[in-house]
Amino acid sequence: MKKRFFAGVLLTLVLTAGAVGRALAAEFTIRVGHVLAPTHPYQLGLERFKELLEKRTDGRVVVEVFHSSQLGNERDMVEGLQLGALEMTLISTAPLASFTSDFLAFDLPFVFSDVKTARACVDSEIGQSMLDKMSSQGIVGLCYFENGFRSVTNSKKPITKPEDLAGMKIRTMENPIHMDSFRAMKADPTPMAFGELFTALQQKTIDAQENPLAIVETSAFYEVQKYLSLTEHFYAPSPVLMAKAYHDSLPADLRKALKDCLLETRDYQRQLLDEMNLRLITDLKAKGMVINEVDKAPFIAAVRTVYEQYTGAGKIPAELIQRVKGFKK
Ligand code: EAX
Repeated sequence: MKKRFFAGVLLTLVLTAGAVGRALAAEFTIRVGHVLAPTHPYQLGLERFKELLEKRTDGRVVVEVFHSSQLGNERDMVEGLQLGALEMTLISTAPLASFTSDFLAFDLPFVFSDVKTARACVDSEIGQSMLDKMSSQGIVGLCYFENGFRSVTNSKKPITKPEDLAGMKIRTMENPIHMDSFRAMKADPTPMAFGELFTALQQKTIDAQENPLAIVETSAFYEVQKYLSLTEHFYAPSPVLMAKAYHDSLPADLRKALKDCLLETRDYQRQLLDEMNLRLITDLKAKGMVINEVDKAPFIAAVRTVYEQYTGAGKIPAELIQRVKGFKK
């Protein structure tokens, strides 16, 4: 027994020394936080980024990845970048509405019809110009990973038409367009940070939520939500954001390595989601979810007022909405 104890202590000391050694060798340590589970492609993508960047810089840069809201919710982490308390975060665009209206065009319901067009648009100069504007917030937008097309889950019944959402208490991200889209369908939206969502569903303080299938699985929402209706009503891009002061403090060669490794990881992260999406409906049915397709036309018609509501000065320029909605890859 004593031998095993001392072996454990020795192993702990060796591992700690190794981590300290690596940190001591590093000129820069990038802590990156996100709110999703350690099995989600947010995490798996960031682990690949860590591997690539540490190798590319011969350990001059060390990356530490923090999942499951360990460093706070998405708004906290954006504030952390602005305060210089955090170096990097990976979030959805929706909560950025609390900081800027620049990304709202991507948060519009049914603005993209397929994932290839969505990816091409966010990666185009349209998406890049939105990232560039983050510099006024003390943040560098580096590229877009992906969260994906969001569908509705709930604990009460299949959602087959917008009227089925009437009166349903649905959690949304902290985004006015998301909330008004569900109000247009007579639902009762509640904005909430992701970290509080599972408990709220479990305690039935809310009936429903909306997220891509990869989150329904990796955050085990199937344990507390019986119905999944494939509305795919929002596409959620996920900008990788870095504190501007930190980014500018990096030598030019490390800034280039950072960007190159992120762009390589972006494609890998999206590929992981594509692979997951091939099996998720089968897997979630096997976990007991009742899943239904929907005719999207009535949902698109029901939220058309949201476009009128958010087009114009001080909201989203009509020209930008037309460019995003009409984007051809
Ligand atoms: O960015 O809050 C959400 O529902 C998002 O999907 C999550 O924060 C990942």
